[in-house]
Amino acid sequence: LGRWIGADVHPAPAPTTDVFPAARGDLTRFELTPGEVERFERDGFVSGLDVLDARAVEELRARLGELGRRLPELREQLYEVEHAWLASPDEVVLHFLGAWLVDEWFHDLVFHPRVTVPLAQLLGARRLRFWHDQVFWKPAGHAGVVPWHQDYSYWTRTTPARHITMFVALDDMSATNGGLEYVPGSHRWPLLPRVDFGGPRRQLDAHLAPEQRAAFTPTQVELRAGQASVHHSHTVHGSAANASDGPRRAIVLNYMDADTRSADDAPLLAGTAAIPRGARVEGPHFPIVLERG
Ligand SMILES: O=C(O)CCC(=O)C(=O)O
Repeated sequence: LGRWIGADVHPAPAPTTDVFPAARGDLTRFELTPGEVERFERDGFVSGLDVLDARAVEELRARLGELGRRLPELREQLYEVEHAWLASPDEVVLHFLGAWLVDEWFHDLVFHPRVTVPLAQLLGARRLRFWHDQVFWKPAGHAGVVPWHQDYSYWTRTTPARHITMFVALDDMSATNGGLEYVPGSHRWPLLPRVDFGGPRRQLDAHLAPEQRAAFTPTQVELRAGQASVHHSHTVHGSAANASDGPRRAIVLNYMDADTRSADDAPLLAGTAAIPRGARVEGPHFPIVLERG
């Protein structure tokens, strides 16, 4: 295991291994079908995309296990380990940002054309920029939930809202193990308040208008390990507890249009250089991952 797990490295602007295919040549084979694009535009998400083969799933699971074991020592090198989890690990889902900074497979996944090509296509972006990665890890029988939320409610320090997310399953996912759920059509709702990650699942209810309550009919996403779903920055989503006897692990990859601006003079993520308000979000932590003519 593990070239450069935990080594003090800086992110590279391109893949550092050849474990995933290079984003070169004819990329149309990685594009989604018109039907998939239509589903995304109609519902605010599309699921069942094949991203990782069985070997990559195995390797990423093993590497995630290593990251988990070494989390106390690696913590300073990550962007963030969820504070609510640190305080109540038996009640809150393990959630951290920045695995791509310490592990080369997580790093190279950020550039995988099976990730970047569909996301640029759905965002309608010629140049796609990486924002950050996340891990959501629910151990077997764990009580933690992910409260209903819209991603952009956590990202208003970058503007405008031209962001998109891919959720990559490292385990088969269904209702039993707290698989992801989406509220179809909620990508057209305005931005709702940010909720507390460690708080109850239904905090958002208090902020919904009557017509949003009426339209709140979640869809359970079923994924096999290695498959992914993609969602819009405003799509409401969340997940229940893992009632199964196995872990439920996901890698979440967040991107934005290359012209996104900073809306905060403080560093956008811990350990990154501050980008003045109004300036383009760029630099080694926010590489361009795809550029198409
Ligand atoms: O793992 C989960 O259930 C939540 C994932 C999530 O919030 C996301 O993909 O943006």
